[in-house]
Amino acid sequence: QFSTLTPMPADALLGLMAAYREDMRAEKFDLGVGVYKNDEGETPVMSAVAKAEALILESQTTKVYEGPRGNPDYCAAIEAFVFGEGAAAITEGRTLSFTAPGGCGALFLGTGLMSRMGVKTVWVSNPTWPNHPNVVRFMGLDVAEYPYADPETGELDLAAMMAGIDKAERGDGIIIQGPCHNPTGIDLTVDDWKAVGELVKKKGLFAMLDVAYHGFAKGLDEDVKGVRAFIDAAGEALISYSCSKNFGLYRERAGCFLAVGETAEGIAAASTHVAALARASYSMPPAHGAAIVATILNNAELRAEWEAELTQMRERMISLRKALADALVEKTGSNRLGAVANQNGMFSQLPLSKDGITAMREKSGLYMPNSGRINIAGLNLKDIPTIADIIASEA
Ligand code: PLP
Ligand code: TYF
Repeated sequence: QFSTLTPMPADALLGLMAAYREDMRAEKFDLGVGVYKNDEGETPVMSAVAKAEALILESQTTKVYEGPRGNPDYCAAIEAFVFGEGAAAITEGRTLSFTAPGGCGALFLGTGLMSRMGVKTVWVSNPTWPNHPNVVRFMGLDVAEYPYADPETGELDLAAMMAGIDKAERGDGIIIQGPCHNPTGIDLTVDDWKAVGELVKKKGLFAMLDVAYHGFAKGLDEDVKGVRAFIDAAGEALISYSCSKNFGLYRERAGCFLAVGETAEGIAAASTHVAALARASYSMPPAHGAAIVATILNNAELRAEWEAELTQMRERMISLRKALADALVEKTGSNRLGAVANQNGMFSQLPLSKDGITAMREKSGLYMPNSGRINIAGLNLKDIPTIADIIASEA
């Protein structure tokens, strides 16, 4: 019977990864899939993570199910990250949190909850991470797009974004990315977040904030200020949180789904629906990644070690951004690509044609997806002059 199925197109990023691996040239550059890499091009286990794993291995007594919410210590730690330690919403019982299988698992719970609240259409930024529309459609909901970046300046176009959101109907859903927008690296300021939160409230939309790069932009405290300003203005929000990048836990699937509302009763009701969505799909979340995060965040020494390592990763990306932006401005003779220096996190999107991107791959072994998104962490200082030459030749 399987031959009745029409094959699906392959995932473009995964295809690009395979093509890079099979490329036998000595000189090749991988700016494709979004994982953090160090100067050696490796994605090592973070030292605090390895130590936490050793502690867990020593002390664990059972592998029995934890329950649909997963690890309560982990959930509490992520709530403190997102809402603030001891925030009024937490003490008043107006928040919920579920350990989820990665940020993607949290997006699944959030769009599922939107569907149960009667949402029919979910607005996403143009451009956005391709898995956003993918999850929304999988849930049987329609996708609509709001404008985001100004391609001329490489900065946020807040007026266009607000005008786009203004077209949404009461009861629609909207996904807004937290720090380090994928693919552009262009983020909202705290004031922008407040303005968008007020608009979302006025329009009666259900918003989900997708926080996948906490600590990669400016710092752990700085990076959640906008999210909190939005929540203050909008009064309610869903949040999908991922520990894949900031703890380097990709394959462990450590995510968290959170919500904050105006009443404890509303949140209690929402919690039963989230539990039902979890039960019908994976029932219980994976435990190991969440246990690692809880162990690190509840141990002063490990927490300090993790924060230091995260700071080092962030500072590495910031210095690579500056070096690449300087080289691109010099080699193209135009300031346009200088915006890369001011963008945040792991990605920037370069204004390149599909043909140019293919040519760079075939002629020079420089790999990036057709969107022109580059993984900043895939760079290193010694390759930047060569990479800037290759990009400038097609820009
Ligand atoms: N949201 C965005 C914008 C992402 O880039 C990612 C990335 O990897 C995720 C969510 C979730 O990732 P994961 O499911 O691996 O935690
Ligand atoms: O955008 C990226 O490259 C990362 C990794 O289905 C990723 O977010 C890519 C595709 C996918 C899940 C994660």
